[in-house]
Amino acid sequence: MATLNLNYDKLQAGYLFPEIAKRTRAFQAEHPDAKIMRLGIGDTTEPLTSSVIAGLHRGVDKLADVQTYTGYGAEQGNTELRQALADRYRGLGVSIEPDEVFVSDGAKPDSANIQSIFGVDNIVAVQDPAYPVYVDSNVIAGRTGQWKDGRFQGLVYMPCTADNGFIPAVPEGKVDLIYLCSPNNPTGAVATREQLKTFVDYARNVKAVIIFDSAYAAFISDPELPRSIFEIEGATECALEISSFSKEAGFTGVRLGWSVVPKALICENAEAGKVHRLWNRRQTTMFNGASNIVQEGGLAVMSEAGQRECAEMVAYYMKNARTIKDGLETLGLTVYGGVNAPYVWMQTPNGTSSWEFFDKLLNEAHVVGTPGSGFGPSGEGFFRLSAFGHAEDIEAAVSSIRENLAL
Ligand code: PL4
Repeated sequence: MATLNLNYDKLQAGYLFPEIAKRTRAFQAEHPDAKIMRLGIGDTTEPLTSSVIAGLHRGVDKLADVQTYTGYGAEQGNTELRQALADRYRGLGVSIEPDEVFVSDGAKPDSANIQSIFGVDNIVAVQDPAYPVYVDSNVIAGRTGQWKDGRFQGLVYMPCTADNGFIPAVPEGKVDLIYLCSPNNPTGAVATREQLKTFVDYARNVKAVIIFDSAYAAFISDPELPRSIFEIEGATECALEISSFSKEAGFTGVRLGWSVVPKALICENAEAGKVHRLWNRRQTTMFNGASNIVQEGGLAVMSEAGQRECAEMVAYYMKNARTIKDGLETLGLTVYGGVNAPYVWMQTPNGTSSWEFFDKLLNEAHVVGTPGSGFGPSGEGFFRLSAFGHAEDIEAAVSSIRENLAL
């Protein structure tokens, strides 16, 4: 008799982003003439740059010729691309070998899958609020109890509040897996070297593993801020990193990311090399490699021209972030993030709940955002606006908020 994994029953009703889409569709059906402006999902809107398009074309052309045709590639990714990514880390002063880099189809699958190589009894700590995949993948794996009073039993929530600048302190007790995301989704906060060092010191001390999501690293302009956890001394012994081409290069639909699992990484019952071997085993067993066409695109992103063009695209989105931040501040709203990250994190006015504000903003200004409470209990009373959009749409949305939102 087959049975289901009933951990799925513990999950909250809908995954956050489909829920937003559902409510937006319902509003549009009731108000067919309303022009809805979407600053909700962090999804790129600008076309791929010319070098990257040329790279993708190269990938297609290779498939048209028997001399250059390739079928299955290495599950861990194209050798040249792994080398290019290792070189990027070298540029940050970090020594990562190409075979410590695993190319994937994105940071979402990697951040959901990575937990599978760790014991089911591991205690998990997450930033609160956090990208929902970290929590939900561990709920599904059975590392939490039931949902009670707005949180999962057994999960350690590290509150990110205005008081701590949205970067939490290390957990008080002993935890085993720690998810950190910097630049942060949803708060837009970026951890300093000193802040990351407190986590590295903690993790080395208790043999915990930090799962560091750097999907938004390209949005950091402050040279003092770390773009990788591996910039912190000792991090290769206690951290792995997950990252993505999605936001840096506009690959949200193209799909390409990577993880770095250092051979030096250890945990309680694994000597150096074993975590790396297990992730390699997991990927070679359950993943058949990223698309060869897309990896050619990734190589183009990593080229000098690709990096220059993608930096311009990142700057374009960051100009949008400034437009949102300035517009909301002009209204007297309390706003965070949006400086080294593409998300603006605002306090909801007059004590409205995050979902009440979602409805209010949609009804009054026809703007869609993301309720902070969807990212965790400490997100209640906050709201996220995404800077990924055409500049003219972002400007129209901010104008509509300024003209139509009743405060
Ligand atoms: C909507 C911290 C966005 N359907 O594109 P990927 O898989 O390389 O990266 C996904 C990802 C990974 N890590 C962090 C992220 O914020 C994201 C993307 N998040 C958002 O609006 O929060 C898109 C979400 C998508 C989803 O469910 O991921």
